[in-house]
Formats: sequence, structure tokens, C-alpha cells
Amino acid sequence: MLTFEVKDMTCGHCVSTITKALKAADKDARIEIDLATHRVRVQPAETQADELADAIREAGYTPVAVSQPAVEPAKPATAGGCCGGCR
Ligand SMILES: [Cu+2]
Repeated sequence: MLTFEVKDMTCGHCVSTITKALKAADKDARIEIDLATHRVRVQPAETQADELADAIREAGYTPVAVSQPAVEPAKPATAGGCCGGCR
């Protein structure tokens, strides 16, 4: 899943324009758009991230690739007990 932040996507019309542009670039892509956070998530079928970014740009918007947070960040090891001074 690729994520772009498109700050100039501001209404439902923008959403449909971007959806159409992405579908034109990759008709089998899965597209999820969250207008509130200006996020466009795309699961491409046959395109690369830069082609999708180009499609958004050509539609008149400014995509910024957002790197996905990796899986869960590892928990910091919790100290099991106390230091010697607690005894
Ligand atoms: Cu709009």
C-alpha cells in the first residue's frame, strides 16, 4: 500500500478527480482516500509509486509520498526489577 498526502485535495470533487486520475493510470488499483487527513492510499496493480504520483500531479494536485510506519515499533525492554539502591 502506498500513501500520499495531498494537501490541496479539499473536497469531494478533488477526491473524484484524483480517483479518476489514478484509475486511468492503473485501472485495477485499489484506492482509499481520506479527505479529512488528505491521505490517498493506493494499492497498485501494475504501476509504480512515481507513476501514481505523476497521475495525481497531472490532475493538478501535489502528492507527497508518506512513508508507512513500519510494523509495531519494538517495545523498549522494561526493566524487570530495581536497581541495587532500592533494596
Ligand atoms: Cu475540491
